Amino acid sequence: MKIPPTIDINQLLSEQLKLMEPPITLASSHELSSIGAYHLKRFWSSTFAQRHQQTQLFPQDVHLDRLILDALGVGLNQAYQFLYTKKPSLDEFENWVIATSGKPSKTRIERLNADITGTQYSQETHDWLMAIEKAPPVLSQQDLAFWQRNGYVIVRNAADLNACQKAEKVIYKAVGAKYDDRNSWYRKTVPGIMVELIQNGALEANRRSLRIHKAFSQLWDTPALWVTADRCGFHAPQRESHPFPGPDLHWDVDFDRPLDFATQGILYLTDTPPEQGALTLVPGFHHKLSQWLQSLPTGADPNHQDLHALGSVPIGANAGDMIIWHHHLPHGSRPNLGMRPRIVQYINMYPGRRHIS
Ligand SMILES: O=C(O)CCC(=O)C(=O)O
Repeated sequence: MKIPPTIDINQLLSEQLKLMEPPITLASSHELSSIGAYHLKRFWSSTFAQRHQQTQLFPQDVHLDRLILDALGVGLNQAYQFLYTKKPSLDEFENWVIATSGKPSKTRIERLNADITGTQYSQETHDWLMAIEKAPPVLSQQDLAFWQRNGYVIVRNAADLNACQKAEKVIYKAVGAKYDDRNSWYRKTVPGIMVELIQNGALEANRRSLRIHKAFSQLWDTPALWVTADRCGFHAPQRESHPFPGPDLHWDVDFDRPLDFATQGILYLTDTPPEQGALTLVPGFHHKLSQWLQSLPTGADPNHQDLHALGSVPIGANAGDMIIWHHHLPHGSRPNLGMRPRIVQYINMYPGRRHIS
């Protein structure tokens, strides 16, 4: 009997797509888009090229993809969703970016381009960074020693309480919930504890908090940092109909690449005692990760181990406090066994490059 060859549907579809649409020319990171930014054209073209599997994924682009979107104030998921569903031209993509998060200032574009090309910052940017460098420390010597030991630190009063309350209200509204109506806390249409809300004045005010910037600059040893265009969280108390959806302990680390230093951060917009779904992490694990990975059986997925057994601890803190952690710590939320929703904003910072020139 003649056995028919196995058909790989995905490969077939991708071949069809290639026939139907002209091949995408991959732009270089140093090609300018019409708003004057480097790498945007590359990001736009590489997204399509990768989708049609004309090329491999570009691991070397991960940093710049994130940088360009953070600099322009749009989230990665937002951008992919628009690109995949609308298949826009570069001009349409740029118009969407501006309509979504506003026109970036000239100073911002200049700073972005300087980071991408490794050239000097404008005087204005240089002065601004120097002012942050010279600002009094936010993290004390004890905080820094705690950070070294435990891989996380609580930045007290990181954001202004008024700004936190404004952000809290915006998040309630976004998920269709009312403060005193318990049933309304479960109206959120998108499952999970994340809220895809990024562009908002109150959230932006927190992203621009000088205390937050200074704290990150002490951990990264440079003020030349970009803030992430990240989302928020609304984590209602657990109910039988609404069990904890995660994320439970995990890493957001690509273990196929060499281990490097990076931070992650969460700002509590309301008081968050440990039982109220607080951020949970394994203190000190940044010192152990490398050896622990080597001890795993070949092929074992680090994220699919009993990570709580490594010593997880919930970190409670007050409204306006921020927790920054080393990305080598297993981390996640936990079931909310408290009386109120846990409401947070995710904020992280990282350098476009390491040193100010
Ligand atoms: O919301 C939390 O407590 C955990 C957040 C998290 O897992 C992440 O940022 O990767």
